[in-house]
Amino acid sequence: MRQKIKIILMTVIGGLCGLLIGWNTTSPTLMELTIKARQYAYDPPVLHVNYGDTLRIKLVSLDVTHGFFLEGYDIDAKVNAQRKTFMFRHPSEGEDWTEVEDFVFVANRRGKFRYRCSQTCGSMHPFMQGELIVNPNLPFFAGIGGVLGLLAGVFWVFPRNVYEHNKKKEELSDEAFVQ
Ligand SMILES: [Cu+2]
Repeated sequence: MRQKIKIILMTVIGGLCGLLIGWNTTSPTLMELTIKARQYAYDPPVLHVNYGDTLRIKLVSLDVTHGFFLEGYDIDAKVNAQRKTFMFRHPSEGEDWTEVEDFVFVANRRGKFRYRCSQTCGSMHPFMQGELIVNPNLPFFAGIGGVLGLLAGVFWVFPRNVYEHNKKKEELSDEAFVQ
């Protein structure tokens, strides 16, 4: 019974260590994608990425001029209909736009960040928004941590059993010797 508890304990500790590592680990993945804007939605409406991913984003509009303001990342863009290039800026750096074919940023903040249209594009414009979700790499590292913890637990429990077993055998043979 105590052996089981030890193994479970080590598995849980390993899993928690994995969670801690996953929380702070960046993934070096490069994601390239095109975000299509139209009245009054974005495709994709929700973007799931891992903490540390690099994103290369192209923005296109299928109808009228739209914007793409990403909360928390100092990113704003505007795109005219049916164009290969669009205008990009960091709002904190002023009003100047740069014409680009795409923009690149690293998802270096965890959490949910709304993106919304920053160019008045029609009656439902205020409702035109999507969501960037930056997940820490938890499941992967928690899994690895759990497996390592399980192994540690098994080694913690069993070498001792072998040792105790050998000790008993020695004691028995000593007794035999005395007699
Ligand atoms: Cu719009």
